[in-house]
Amino acid sequence: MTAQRLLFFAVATTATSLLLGCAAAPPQDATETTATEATLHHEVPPGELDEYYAFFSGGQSGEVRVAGFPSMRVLKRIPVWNLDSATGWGITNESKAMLDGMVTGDTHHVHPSYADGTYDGKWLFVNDKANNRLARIRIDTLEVDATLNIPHTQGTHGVFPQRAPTTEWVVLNSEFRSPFENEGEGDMLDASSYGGVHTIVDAESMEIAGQVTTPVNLDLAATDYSGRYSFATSYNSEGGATISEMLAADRDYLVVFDWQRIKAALASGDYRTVDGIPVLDGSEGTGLTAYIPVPKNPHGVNVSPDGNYAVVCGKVSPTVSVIDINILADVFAGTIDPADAVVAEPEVGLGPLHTTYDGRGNAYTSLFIDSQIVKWNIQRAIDLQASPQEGETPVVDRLDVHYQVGHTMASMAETKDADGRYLLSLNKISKDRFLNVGPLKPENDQLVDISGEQMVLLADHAAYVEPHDVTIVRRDLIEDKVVHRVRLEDHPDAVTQSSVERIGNRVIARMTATAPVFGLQEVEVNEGDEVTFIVTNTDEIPDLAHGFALSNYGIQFIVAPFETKSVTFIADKPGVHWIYCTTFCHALHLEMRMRLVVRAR
Ligand code: CUK
Ligand code: CUA
Ligand code: CA
Repeated sequence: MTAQRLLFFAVATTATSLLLGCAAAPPQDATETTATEATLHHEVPPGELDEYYAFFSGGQSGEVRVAGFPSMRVLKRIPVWNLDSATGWGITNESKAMLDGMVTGDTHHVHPSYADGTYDGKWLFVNDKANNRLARIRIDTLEVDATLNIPHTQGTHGVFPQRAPTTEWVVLNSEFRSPFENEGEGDMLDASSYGGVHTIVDAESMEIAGQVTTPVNLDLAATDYSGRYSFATSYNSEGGATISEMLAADRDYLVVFDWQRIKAALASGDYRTVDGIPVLDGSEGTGLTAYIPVPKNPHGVNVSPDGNYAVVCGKVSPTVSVIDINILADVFAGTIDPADAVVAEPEVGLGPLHTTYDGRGNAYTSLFIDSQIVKWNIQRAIDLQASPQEGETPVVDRLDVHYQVGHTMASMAETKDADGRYLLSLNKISKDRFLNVGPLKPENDQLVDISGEQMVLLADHAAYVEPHDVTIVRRDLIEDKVVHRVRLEDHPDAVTQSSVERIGNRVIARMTATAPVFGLQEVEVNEGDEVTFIVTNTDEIPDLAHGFALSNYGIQFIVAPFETKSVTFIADKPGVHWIYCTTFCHALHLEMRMRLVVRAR
């Protein structure tokens, strides 16, 4: 048993009456799984393209990674909340305007926008758990185009776009119960006044449409396929501030938000306004929410591709809870008890965290403690709940993964077009699966063929810490939407003629970059001047980028074809400083440089 496993056990067993150790179903005969032949392959031969795009959250890196799938070749790292000196993210004026001075972030969940329950190829949305922000990435450029601070929240974790009819709203959950107006007043150690927040963001304007407050914390998020509900798991229904307090109750909640009622309250002005944001009370009994009891400290909530079920993982319970979305209307109407929306609670194994789907009625749940993906049949689970049969289980197959799996995701599984071909197991720990690289080892994203009755492991892929989640999107939904170059006029300051302008002690150098020359050969300024360089890459050939590195000033960025980027700095280092192109653009690339001359005062 690993240290990690022991720790999880210690937490789970000391603070709970549930006896997890007895609850595990034994793995099936391992030879059964290995005997099955894979029908899919992960190799993509030279010259051929992948079938899917995979969008990974980058975790502590604060970025989003784009990979070809199933090859898992990383094609692009999209800087979001991080400093990226290659692209100049966090250095250029354009990116600084979106980063609010903070160049660290913790991205956990990245989800594309939708139309009619499948991806529409417009945007990706990604959270920053550390600094409570939401970013929007344009799919046509695969670059961030808008960010938003989410006030009144901490641990902004679960994020999910509306799935139908189109993504008008994006919801975010705040995992850490906190003071709503967190301004250092009152008895801050009294956690009873803290709460959770379900934030609704307008996807188009990237403004907050409203915030629904709850007494409990709100962790993972999902939306339904009809555009009526959003979901949040809550593991801290106790309102605790310590781990033992948060583990005190046997059950916590799946909180359901009714958008019909929320829209009606927003329209009728039935809310208070705080910092310009409509704030609605989502406590039990207000009618905006339903609190469905589920076993102890749930984690993931995932909606089946047919739109019928929300599956909640138990985390410290060996079960998952199946919630029938079609009877939620009766829960909100008050004709049935919230607990009756749970139609099955199959036992799947230890440490269930997240669930994904094959579109054929099967669910695949990740088991952190057991280090397994467990495949189980949803209808079978419901039938067995209604009439239990001795020795019968909805579990179809188990696959050992290496090791400690967090998220798992199947191809297109977050859409109505789930195709049941590939599954990815995002394992937190790789141990000895790769060459040793010191104390911080890579994670292991394992590719699994789920096209048959049994799961077959296809490949291990090392991943730099810590991609929590991934969405796997059919190539035809993305590829045609992505442009080869932007339009020159997309940037208001794009230049086709180079010039230097001086206004008092401000210097603005506007210049083109065309292989292998910058439009200016030298710029002379005085020490202490505020200098702005605006650089337009006027090479229109796709894939021909130029770089701008200013020696000794910590400034560099890449400008792709027809892009314009700018940087502003104080010329506080006198002397001659070479500016050079950083990307090998031409046979005379090394000669593509110019001087910044800073005269000492
Ligand atoms: S959480 Cu990371 S394993 Cu942030 Cu989606 Cu579950
Ligand atoms: Cu331009 Cu190298
Ligand atoms: Ca709890």
